[in-house]
Amino acid sequence: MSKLDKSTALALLRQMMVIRDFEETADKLCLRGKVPGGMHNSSGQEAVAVGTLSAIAKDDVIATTHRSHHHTLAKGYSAKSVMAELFAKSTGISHGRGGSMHLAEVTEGHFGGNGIVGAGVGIAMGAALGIQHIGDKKIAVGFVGDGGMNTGRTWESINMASIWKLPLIILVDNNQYAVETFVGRVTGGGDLAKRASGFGLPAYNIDGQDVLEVRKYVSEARERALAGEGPTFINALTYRYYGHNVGEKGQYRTQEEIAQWRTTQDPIDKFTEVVISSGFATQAEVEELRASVRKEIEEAVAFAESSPEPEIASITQGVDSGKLGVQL
Ligand SMILES: Cc1ncc(C[n+]2csc(CCOP(=O)(O)OP(=O)(O)O)c2C)c(N)n1
Ligand SMILES: [Mg+2]
Repeated sequence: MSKLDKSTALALLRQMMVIRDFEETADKLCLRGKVPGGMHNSSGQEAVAVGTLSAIAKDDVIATTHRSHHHTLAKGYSAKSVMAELFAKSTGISHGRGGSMHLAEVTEGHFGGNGIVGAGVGIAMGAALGIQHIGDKKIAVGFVGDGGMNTGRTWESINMASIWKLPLIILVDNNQYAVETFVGRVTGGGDLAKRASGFGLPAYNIDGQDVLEVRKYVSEARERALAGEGPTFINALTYRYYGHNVGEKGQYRTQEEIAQWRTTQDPIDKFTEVVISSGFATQAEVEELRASVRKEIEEAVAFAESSPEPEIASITQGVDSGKLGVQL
């Protein structure tokens, strides 16, 4: 990966700010009843999403989890289209038929969020098999949480990807909790990368609060996948700032623990320091960037509010199978 330049650095920083502002805004709107079905806030996990999506190509495939706003925004979807989907409006990425947990656009390589814990890796593995079969020069990324690391299908999929040398990256968005269960309490062997390496693929535990570290590991994994060298397992350690879902009180961790991560490991603060110390922006310019993000999110909310609900008839329309090249 080439040396970090100013425009890339500012784009990475801005994208993380967009995700943070989006999530904190959507969280409040959800509590006011604007998001049917609720949502899972990804604040704190921005570097995992932005580091990964900035290192892959636009037409690479992703399959993700119930917590997928950050992955979707980092893939390049506008705050407007994601907010509108949360509001179940026709202008949303899934035309108002998916909602927070089912942000998807299969024809553009977004194979969706998912309510089934651990499903994303299997779906991405299937996509990677298809890519290998067709001979496309692209890859698939399957996101999974630390909780999803203890589901059988995740490991079945990793095994298949390994034996068939599929162009797959397994990306653990390890926020350390599965609802109220701390990862350290339920990880036999204690080390996810060590567990994965037993399946015969390169496996790494990395700092998920460092956007450049995530970007570097994903970029190298992508190169290996494109060279026919098969899958890579990346366990990115991160932290979620809010409850498992909006409104969850959370008696299972201390305020001190949350404050410690927020004040010393915040991915946006950490990267802001890099941006400023590299001379890419002044503090004042960073604040201007934040203000431009605020405006973008306010516009997204107004867009979502004023968008129409889907037409009743659209319930039977589904995806355009012609565009997929298959008969559904
Ligand atoms: C197969 C399955 N089992 C259980 C659940 C209930 N459930 C929803 S989210 C969740 C925790 C997931 O934790 P993790 O994979 O770490 O993802 P995170 O919420 O931290 O992003 C559970 C157990 C589910 N949706 N699907
Ligand atoms: Mg988790």
